[in-house]
Amino acid sequence: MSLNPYDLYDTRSLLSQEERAVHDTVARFTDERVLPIIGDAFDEGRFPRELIPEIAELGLLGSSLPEEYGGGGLNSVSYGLICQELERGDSGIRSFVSVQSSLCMYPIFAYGTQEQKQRWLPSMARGETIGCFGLTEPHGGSDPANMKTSAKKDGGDWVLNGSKMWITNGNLADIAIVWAQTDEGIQGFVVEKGMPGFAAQEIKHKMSLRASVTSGLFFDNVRVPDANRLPNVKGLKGPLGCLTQARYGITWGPIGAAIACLDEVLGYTKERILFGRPVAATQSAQLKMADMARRITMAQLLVVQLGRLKDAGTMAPTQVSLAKWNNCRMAIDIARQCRDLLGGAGITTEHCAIRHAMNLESVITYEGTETIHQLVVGRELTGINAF
Ligand code: TGC
Ligand code: FAD
Repeated sequence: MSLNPYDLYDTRSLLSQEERAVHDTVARFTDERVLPIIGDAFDEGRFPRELIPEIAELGLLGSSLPEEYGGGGLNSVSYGLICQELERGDSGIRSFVSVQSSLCMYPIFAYGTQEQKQRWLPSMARGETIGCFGLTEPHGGSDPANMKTSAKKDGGDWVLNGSKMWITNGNLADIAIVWAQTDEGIQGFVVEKGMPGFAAQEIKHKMSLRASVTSGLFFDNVRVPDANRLPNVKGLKGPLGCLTQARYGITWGPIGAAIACLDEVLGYTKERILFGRPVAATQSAQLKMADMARRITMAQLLVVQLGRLKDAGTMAPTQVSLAKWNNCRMAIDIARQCRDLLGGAGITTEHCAIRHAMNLESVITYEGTETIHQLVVGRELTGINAF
């Protein structure tokens, strides 16, 4: 019996019928709609926003939220599979969906009022209102407790001052979930495009996530009504709770990128004849590819169990940290090694390995750098905070 090279331990057999259907649907979307355009979009430094209506139509925005708010009511494993298949296309497409679903719709759902949920969530699920999430500031994203952006109460409004950096979807967004320091601790505000004093500026010259919009956000005495404050959380646990949702999705996404790279080199090394035999017939190429399959397999088993824990309501943030660290490291190592196996051909975006490798430089950094996640695990083991 021959095994599936991209799923050597048949993790698909661990999925329910509904989860398999989600997997197949998103895989088809990536094959038919993302892969044909993504190399050019990356070259041009362009997020393919023409895909948004289809992404929404497929129910990929807020897929885990209840149907009454436009969500799909899907479980966490299904959300993970969505992230995996989108990132098999490109990390930028998965990023768009992660930010909209986990970092913008989730906080409105978890921390917002009934009015706020009804006002924003259904149109966000339809892809008509796009969100971004502003936590990171220019002086140091790893330490968000040291936040300088402030919100001061003034009558029935709040006045925001400060700036955010490296914000995915920033210039696309109609609303920004902005975390700001108040007299009562960190609070979240929904800042709307066009509010006087609010500006977004796209960050150019990126070598990574080129098919994604990344921006700085600036707040100069922006007056935000109290009705736009998310009232049901105060403190750093508000934004960190959102990060747990998004980081969970990112544990799945890089598996897709790694599979895309392995798929590419399995084909290429069989065709490439050097020293009278295919590169795939050499021991060193086989060792490399076997090692890739080993690491992908371990990552797949890790995320299925993580998803089951999440659906059971017992997943701990430290478990997400370990998987985010492991799976980003797995994928970036594989993408770089695949680039090497492609030789010179590996340096253009005609092949996907370098695009994924460059993208994964962001993925391993955002949502908590590799070091931050290692220190979270270290703290769990030792009980000592080494940040
Ligand atoms: P600490 O002060 O101890 O805790 C504060 C409160 O938060 C709670 N908490 C969490 N809650 C939910 N999920 C988590 N992961 C949580 N971690 C902590 C904690 O229980 C406490 O609650 P309470 O009730 O006692 O007040 O904070 P800490 O020491 O745990 O945090 C330190 C550290 C370094 C881990 C944290 O600051 C951190 O994670 N830094 C990294 C920041 C980061 O990841 N930024 C990402 C920005 S968003 C982004 O990158 C989007 S990219 C998206 C895309 O394009 O796909
Ligand atoms: P820093 O925090 O300055 O870290 C610099 C280095 O110091 C890193 O190597 C880090 O690991 C290391 N370091 C930090 N603390 C320690 C320590 N205690 N011990 C040892 N080493 C340490 N943010 C958002 O809020 N919203 C978004 O939508 C968003 N999208 C992004 C999109 C892209 C493409 C990128 C690249 C970033 C995005 N970010 C976003 C920001 C991202 O979360 C931050 O870049 C990340 O958290 C790291 O922060 P920093 O860049 O300021 O690096």
